Amino acid sequence: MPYDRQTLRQFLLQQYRTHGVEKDLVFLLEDIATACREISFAIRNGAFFGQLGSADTTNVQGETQKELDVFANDQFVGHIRNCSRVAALVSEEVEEVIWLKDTVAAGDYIVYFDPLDGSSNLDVNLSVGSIFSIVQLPEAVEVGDDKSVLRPGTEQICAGYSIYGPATTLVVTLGHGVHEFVNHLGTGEFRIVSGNMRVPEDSNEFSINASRYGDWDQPVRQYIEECIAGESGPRCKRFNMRWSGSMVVDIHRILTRGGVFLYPVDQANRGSGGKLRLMYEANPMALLIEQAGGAASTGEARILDVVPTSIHERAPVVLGSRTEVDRIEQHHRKEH
Ligand code: AHM
Ligand code: MG
Repeated sequence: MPYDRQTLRQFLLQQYRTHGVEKDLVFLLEDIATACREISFAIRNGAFFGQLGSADTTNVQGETQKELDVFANDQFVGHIRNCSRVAALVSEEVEEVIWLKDTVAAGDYIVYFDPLDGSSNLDVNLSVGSIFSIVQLPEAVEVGDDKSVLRPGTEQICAGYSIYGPATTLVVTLGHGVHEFVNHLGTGEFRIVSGNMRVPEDSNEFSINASRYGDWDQPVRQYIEECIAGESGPRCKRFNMRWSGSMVVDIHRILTRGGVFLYPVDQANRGSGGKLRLMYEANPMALLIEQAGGAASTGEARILDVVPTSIHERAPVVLGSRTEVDRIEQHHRKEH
């Protein structure tokens, strides 16, 4: 019965009692969950309001924004503002840091988010999602000092994503495991469906945009070629391939049944350092995957240790089952 399942609020208050999670963080997560419910509702009805098309603007990455990208960003900003402890926001859709406080104290939060990930899937009715990451400042910083938001992923105290698919889900970590909630139609509550998700150590599924094969570096090429060689190849087993075009969906599948997700740096994207953004795509997913017992690497180093130098910085991403990530790292080491 859905009503027997813990609600998000009950879960968060349990985290407060057992792990000392701050009450302001509990409220902040509830506000983020509200933004996700509103975005989910808007997407389901988007076709009636012509919201699935382009908004005729471009974001900081030079990509055309969909109306729903802009709407989702506004929902995130509007709800997060409610928390008086949030010093600043970094959004994929906004070029500059958004400062919310007049003075920033040690212990205040910075929230990083991609309000609508995978939005090229919107017009074809495939799943999309939102990704967020929360860092707690160890020291006071000057308002407007944009360099002070450049924090490595190891400083995250919380990360999560929501998927707007057949069900609307919310997956979060507060540093004590990874937990999945489903939005219950009717009561509107997010209710827990999986506590302490674990990424299986071994798997036989990989996820990569194979249309970029010609641009890949040798270590990535070697890894994928070994996978598709099947039983007669060095892996002695068949691999399956999945690529959804929405990182949230691919990572959710890996959290559920294992596998590895790659968006490597390659000949075509080397100038920009990869495709996915470090602080609001790679870092939150890396924390979730590590918290679930998997591994998260650039191919050469742990993602969470990368120190950002600009707010929309990109990073190569290899995430998933530990055995597969280790193997890809080994291939990179052999190259040097
Ligand atoms: P977005 O934030 O602009 O939607 O871009 C990120 C998305 C990821 O969700 C997905 O894994 C990747 O871009 C897909 O890239 P590609 O178009 O190369 O398949
Ligand atoms: Mg994105």
